[in-house]
Amino acid sequence: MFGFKKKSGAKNPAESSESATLAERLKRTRTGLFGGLFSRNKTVIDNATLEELEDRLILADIGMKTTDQIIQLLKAESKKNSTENPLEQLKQVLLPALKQVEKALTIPDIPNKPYLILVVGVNGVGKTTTIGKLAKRLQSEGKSVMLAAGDTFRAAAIEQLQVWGERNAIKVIAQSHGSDSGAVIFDGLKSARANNIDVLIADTAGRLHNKDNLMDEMKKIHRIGNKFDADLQSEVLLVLDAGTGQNALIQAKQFNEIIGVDGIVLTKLDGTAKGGIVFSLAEELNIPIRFIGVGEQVEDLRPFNAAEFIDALLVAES
Ligand SMILES: Nc1nc2c(ncn2[C@@H]2O[C@H](COP(=O)(O)OP(=O)(O)OP(=O)(O)O)[C@@H](O)[C@H]2O)c(=O)[nH]1
Ligand SMILES: [Mg+2]
Repeated sequence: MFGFKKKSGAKNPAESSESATLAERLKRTRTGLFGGLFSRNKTVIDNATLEELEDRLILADIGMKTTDQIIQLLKAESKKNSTENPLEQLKQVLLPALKQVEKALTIPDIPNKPYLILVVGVNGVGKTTTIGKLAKRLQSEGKSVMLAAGDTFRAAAIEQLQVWGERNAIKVIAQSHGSDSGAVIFDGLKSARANNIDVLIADTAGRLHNKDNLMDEMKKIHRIGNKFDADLQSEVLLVLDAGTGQNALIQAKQFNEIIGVDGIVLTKLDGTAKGGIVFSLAEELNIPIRFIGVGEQVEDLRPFNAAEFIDALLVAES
């Protein structure tokens, strides 16, 4: 187990092994979208197939707008009288949309450390888990990392981060439950600067009394970085649960309007048939997708690679 609270366990040992391919993890999304629809020996995409695909895209919560675009592009592609098989044609259509959001998170080499990664998102999407995975990843890339327990709303959230930090020898800056979240992050920035730490990753609350409270809190927190240092470089990283489908898109729009989102982490792609939301996010928002979460282990946070993702979705079922 990863070591954070255990709301849901890994389904079985085989599924959580390091060797699990992306295609295995995306099986539910793949089957829902394309299962049984295309075969390698088909040479044209006929109308019946297009209609079935359209239904499935809508059912998978991809949204009308993106579905229409995919279908229109596919019609155009199939009219080109190409000799390519349908899976290849589909790839030609799907890849460009995702390619535009394939932009890795890079930590710039800056004199005014730390680089702040502010992790935001509504309750339960996987923020704290993602922070743990990301901290490990950055460490393995040679960066020094510190965490700030900015979710002061939920007592267990502070403890969750502290326990994880202790276990992994990563310093966690925390105050007591109910204290000001901005103050915790400010403290974290101070401590990280004093210790010449490369990256400070800050957790934030996902559960407040209501959405307006949450957004007000986000605005406040977002100003903290500037208050600390007007030249502070930072990334607002929004975590979204792929399983929530179009709700994830709505959340992304809201957070983006309120504080501006630099990158997205799309989690829980392993347990959902709604992974197609990635196409909606790409089409409608064009915000970089930094990572995808395909399980609960550290190695299950993977940089988003558009070609790999499409290939995993289009693996022909035997
Ligand atoms: N299967 C799977 N589970 C995940 C993934 N990412 C997170 N989880 C699980 O989702 C649950 C919630 O994760 P948290 O990290 O606590 O979510 P959070 O956003 O911090 O939640 P709050 O602090 O309550 O707002 C945990 O059980 C995680 O193990 C993923 O990519 N795949
Ligand atoms: Mg949390």
